[in-house]
Amino acid sequence: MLFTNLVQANLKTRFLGKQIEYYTRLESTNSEAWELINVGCDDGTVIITDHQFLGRGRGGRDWASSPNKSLTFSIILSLKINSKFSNWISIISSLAIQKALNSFSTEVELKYPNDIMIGQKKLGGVLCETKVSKEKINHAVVGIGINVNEQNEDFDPSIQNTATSLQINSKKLYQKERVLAEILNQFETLIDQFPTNINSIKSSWEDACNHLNKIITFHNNNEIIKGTFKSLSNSGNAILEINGKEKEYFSGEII
Ligand code: BT5
Repeated sequence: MLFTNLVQANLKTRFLGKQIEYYTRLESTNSEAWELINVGCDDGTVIITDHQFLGRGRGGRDWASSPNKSLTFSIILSLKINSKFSNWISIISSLAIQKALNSFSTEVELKYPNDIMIGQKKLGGVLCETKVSKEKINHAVVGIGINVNEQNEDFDPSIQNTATSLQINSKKLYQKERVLAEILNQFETLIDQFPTNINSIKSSWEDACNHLNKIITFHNNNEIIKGTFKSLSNSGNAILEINGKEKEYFSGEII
């Protein structure tokens, strides 16, 4: 159960979350978002469900969520920005989550490109999908999954050793409505000034990242690469240093 009026009472936004589509059960909030876009909806509409039963991760992977305990939602954006900025949307989303959780006294770290971490365990993830036409992003759907009030036994055995929740971390129950509202507040501040604020997003993300200047293993297409994660590029891609040379990777993830 989620009280959309409690979310909206905590919003300081101009357009994000003014329209909330709330479902008790849904396959995937991202899939539903694309259907809503097809029939027409407001910029900043949020789709949320208590029970997402076919959640999607990146690259065809699954996102598991415990009914009523986690936050699973998608934000619809019609940005009309150049598609060269696509990667930044995922970076901005992770940063908004990090800043929001910070305001609940919860320190999380970011792992490139889309993981929200507490220590070595995954608290949440972002699945950002875009539709591009004439080099402009027409629509973006930002899907966010965060483990909030789960106990370890609520997780599927396959992720019990790798997942964590806000409740496991702090031994407190969280009001999902307030967490959601604060993420939307932070998100709007960042996206409203984009792309003029790229440098500040880049440095805040790098400050929150748990592997800056560390040796990491990177999976890019079919290649496994070992290198030092140096920074984000101007396109929001990973720059790795390998054998003393810096190289930008246009896709890939840390494993
Ligand atoms: C992600 O993918 O981390 C993006 C997850 C985005 C989920 C949201 S929920 C709302 C919206 N609607 C959707 O259908 N999706 C979005 P990826 O980096 O590919 O990570 C997926 C991997 O994380 C899986 O293969 C598991 O190993 C692990 N995993 C799955 N569920 C998890 C959970 N609840 N907590 C921690 N790890 C999990």
